Amino acid sequence: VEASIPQQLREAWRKLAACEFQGKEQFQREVVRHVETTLARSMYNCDDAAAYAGTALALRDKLVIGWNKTQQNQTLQDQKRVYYLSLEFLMGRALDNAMLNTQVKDVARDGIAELGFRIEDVINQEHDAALGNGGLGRLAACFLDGLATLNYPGWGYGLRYRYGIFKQEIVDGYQVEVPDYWLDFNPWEFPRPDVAVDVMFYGYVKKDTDSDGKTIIVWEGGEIVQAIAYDVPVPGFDTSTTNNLRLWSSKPASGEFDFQKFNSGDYEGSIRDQQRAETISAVLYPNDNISAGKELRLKQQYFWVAASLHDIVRRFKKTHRPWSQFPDQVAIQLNDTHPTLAIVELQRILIDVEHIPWDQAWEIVTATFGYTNHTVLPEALEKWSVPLMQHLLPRHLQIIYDINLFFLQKVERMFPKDREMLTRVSIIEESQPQVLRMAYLAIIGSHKVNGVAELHSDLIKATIFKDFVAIYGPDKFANVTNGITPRRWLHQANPKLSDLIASKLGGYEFLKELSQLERLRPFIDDKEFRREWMEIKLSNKIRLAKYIRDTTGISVNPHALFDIQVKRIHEYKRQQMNIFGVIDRYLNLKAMTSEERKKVVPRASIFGGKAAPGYWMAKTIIRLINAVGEVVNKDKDIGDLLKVVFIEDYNVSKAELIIPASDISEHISTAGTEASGTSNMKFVLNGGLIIGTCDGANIEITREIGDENIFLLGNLAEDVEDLRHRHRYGQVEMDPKLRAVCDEIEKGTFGDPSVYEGLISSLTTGCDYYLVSDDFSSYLTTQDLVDEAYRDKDGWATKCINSVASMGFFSADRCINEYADMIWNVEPLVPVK
Ligand code: GL9
Repeated sequence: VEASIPQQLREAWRKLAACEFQGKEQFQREVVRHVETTLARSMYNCDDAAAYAGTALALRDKLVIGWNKTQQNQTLQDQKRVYYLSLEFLMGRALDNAMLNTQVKDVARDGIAELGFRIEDVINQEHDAALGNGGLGRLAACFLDGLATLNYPGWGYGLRYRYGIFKQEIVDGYQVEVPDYWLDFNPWEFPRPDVAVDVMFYGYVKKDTDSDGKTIIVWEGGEIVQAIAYDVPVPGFDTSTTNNLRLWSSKPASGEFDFQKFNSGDYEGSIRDQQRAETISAVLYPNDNISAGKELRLKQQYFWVAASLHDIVRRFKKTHRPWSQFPDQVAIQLNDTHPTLAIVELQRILIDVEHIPWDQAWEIVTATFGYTNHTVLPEALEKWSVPLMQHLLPRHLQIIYDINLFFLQKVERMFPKDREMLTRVSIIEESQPQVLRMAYLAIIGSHKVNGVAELHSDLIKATIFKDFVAIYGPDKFANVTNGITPRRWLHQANPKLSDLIASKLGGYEFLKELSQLERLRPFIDDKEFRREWMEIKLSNKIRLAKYIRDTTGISVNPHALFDIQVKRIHEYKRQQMNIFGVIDRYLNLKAMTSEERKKVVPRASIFGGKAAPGYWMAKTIIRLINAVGEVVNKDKDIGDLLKVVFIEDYNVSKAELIIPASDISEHISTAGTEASGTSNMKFVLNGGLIIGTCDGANIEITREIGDENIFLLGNLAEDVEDLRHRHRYGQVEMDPKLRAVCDEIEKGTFGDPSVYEGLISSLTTGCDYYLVSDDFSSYLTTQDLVDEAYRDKDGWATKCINSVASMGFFSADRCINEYADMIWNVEPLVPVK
């Protein structure tokens, strides 16, 4: 029921409308009011945590006002909206971002200082919102920032996991997973108990007749779980537009919670039912680039998709437009195949509930959806077992069969002689048991499919989706190279560099129009500017060195070359190649005379990243990194010349600390495996150089910044198949330096060698699937070039500044505009005052 204030009383409401705080004093008043009333504390017991809470609540009030106005305006304007469906939104912290985007950070810094706190300490109290694994989830978060900043009416839809990605602890060199209790205090979400959707699972399908005697299909008798909306405001930068991220939380549907049991004394039984419902949104699956294939994961996917579509359809129906206009009002982007069931769910709503004929319905569906592919790794491509789908979503399986049937009929007409084509492109794979290829369903149900970097978009057309290019033509397949938000990844993470750039460019416009960084070029020979630039880098390195010392006890010299690889630990990302290179460096240092050592560029090798809890090889790599650190860092002989650090629990807020401190960062995936990578962009934007393979967005970064400013290494994607073939037939000799590294590990230099047996044998009997031995010597020579270049301090600074000047292309804003034009067909709104 819509409850709104009668017309004649609205004037009174308008007069009383809440206002945003203006200036320092009003800000302080709000903070103190929240500390004293909302938190019921006082100046006698206000610690950093309470100061954070008070500041966050003051900022939240400010956001809510813009948020309400934006939502009213979007409803009023009644234009096409975009919905970004993602199982992951890796938002990180909200306070600093809210202050910067609404441009009140200076006011807040001064105001909070006068109340006795340092803004940095206050900011550091916040727990990351870690509802994602890595790049895919962080991309979704950067997109929300871009959408709001560009004033697009765009919502995110996701799941409100009670536990986000686990917290990583390192115990005796091994990763240990600890639950992440992030919801203990979260002022950034608004529960919407009035926005509730019943979602059904299981049950059966039967034919029935409606009042006109027509046959209809009903799905009924299943278990019902309720989805409750939690809304998170997403403020744009330098605009009043504040968009919405809607996260669903599960609970038992009213009536499902068995009060009968409760009353009859079976308290535990009733709690079990409740917990079963709540389990759906309890935990984020901690896999990166691996499909879990568990029933609960499929339940999560349908729960989220069904609730979101119900919400979107309800909003559309309020406009009383004919269904044929649905795609003119709604664009839905599928972030990977995780939300593919949305295609089936919309078709089900249209045919079973709205009784629209199949063909008409299908036209609406395909005009609505776009699908983004984020990986070609076979183990990441989702395939759901048909018996599982039959059990959990029987009506959806029937609809998938029909979608497949009509699709295969079309293919058969197009390629009458090619019987194998039908087996190849069928949504159903004839395995034991049969499985559903979700990527194929996503392609068939969307009007546009895109990859996330040029090489990746070319690869999907040439390999995993080749047949679909033949069927639909090449225009259905596009590329939208990923981007990052310069607000968080430059202005927030590296305020000093942002300020220096602003001082030269005459303001902060570049944060909204990143290509303006080009205008830094005339300053490249300005001595004072270069000095300030490098001083900022040094201060960021000192900041990180201090953090490392405080958390690990290891002291790294801030003047050493900081060599950083932070990302999920995965064999394809090849942290093993990096640590093998570190061992090689250590062996070389040990063999040097003290005279020779004097010429060495000191280096700090810094690692960070989580391994999926069940990914044994990735965990072994973490163990090896820590073991090498144990040996090297204690070696008095080596001193500052080499340090090896593993930073525990890498997450968004640590990335903000680590990335600005980098001299060189590593993006060394086996060519053709990393779809894009996005941290590569973040590092370069912060004035760090990169060493990397010809993979993902590294290629386009090279094109933008010039190959004199990047250290490329290794084999090309086109050679990978052949190299793998040669390994399988035992035709590859291991690189002698890699052999020496393996010997050292096997000798026990880094502890019990049996720990690393699997890692070593993956290179030998395991056929070296990720081609470490093929790229190792190129990697080492390129690292020598890095040392060489770093010796020339001036040359290095030139490379860094020139690179930053060329990074405009990698703004998430450019990326969002491409999606808006090419895929969504949505326009920005004029923001409200
Ligand atoms: C990923 C790719 O592996 C990255 O190369 C890419 O930059 C991002 C964003 O497009 O997507 N695909 C993928 O499954 N993950 C990625 O990071 N992993 C997760 O974060 C789950």
